[in-house]
Amino acid sequence: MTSIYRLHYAPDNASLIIRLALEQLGQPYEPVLVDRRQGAQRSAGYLRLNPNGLIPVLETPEGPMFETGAILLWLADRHGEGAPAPSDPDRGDYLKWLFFVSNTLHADLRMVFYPRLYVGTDSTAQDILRRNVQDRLRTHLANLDHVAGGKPEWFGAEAPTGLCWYVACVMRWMALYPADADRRWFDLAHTPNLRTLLAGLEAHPATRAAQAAEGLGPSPFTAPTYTRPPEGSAI
Ligand SMILES: N[C@@H](CCC(=O)N[C@@H](CS)C(=O)NCC(=O)O)C(=O)O
Repeated sequence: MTSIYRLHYAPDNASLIIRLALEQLGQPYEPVLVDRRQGAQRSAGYLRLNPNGLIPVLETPEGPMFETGAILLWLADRHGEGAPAPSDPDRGDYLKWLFFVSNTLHADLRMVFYPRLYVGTDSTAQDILRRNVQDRLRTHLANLDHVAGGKPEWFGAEAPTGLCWYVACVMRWMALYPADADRRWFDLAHTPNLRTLLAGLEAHPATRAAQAAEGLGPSPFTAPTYTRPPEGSAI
């Protein structure tokens, strides 16, 4: 099948969420490496696709899409799978949590990954920021765990939605990054319902495809290890 999509990706970056969603949908796509070692996300060519210089971008027949949450929703609506349909009574609940993960949880996590962008180079200020944000992230995860415990159809591994893949990936990154920071604040055992979700997603064929493509290791969500990708680098 000819691919109508081009996924601009770097291994174990937010593009992984879109790769997992595309794999689940069975939509062919051409992966295009963004070489982070060269800062390729800030190249003139990439900025024409996403002026914000962030990964991922999904090129579509209607033009380039960016922002992970927007891409997930766009793909689900276009292909009729991966989110409750607009007429589904669950649609509102799904959107609330998808947007929460995208514009609050993921945005907070970026402060842990890139504290310099928020408080400059002072290491004490960075430590304080990280600690405060980690407290917030713990609360976010507890709230999501509570939602998962109610077992809504749109938050389970039987028919994963974009939100499921999103949560699995952000939790993977919490366990791994930044490599040089204290990451003991994160413990999957504190969120048993999310742990069940992640274990279920690990058995999904989409995960196996992503594991092979990005060198994610044997248990990428419940016992993640650093990626050993065939090309490119995570940071
Ligand atoms: N809000 C964006 C965030 C994406 C994001 O944080 N991408 C990271 C990689 S996981 C990135 O591009 N980092 C490179 C940089 O900031 O220069 C989205 O949801 O797509």
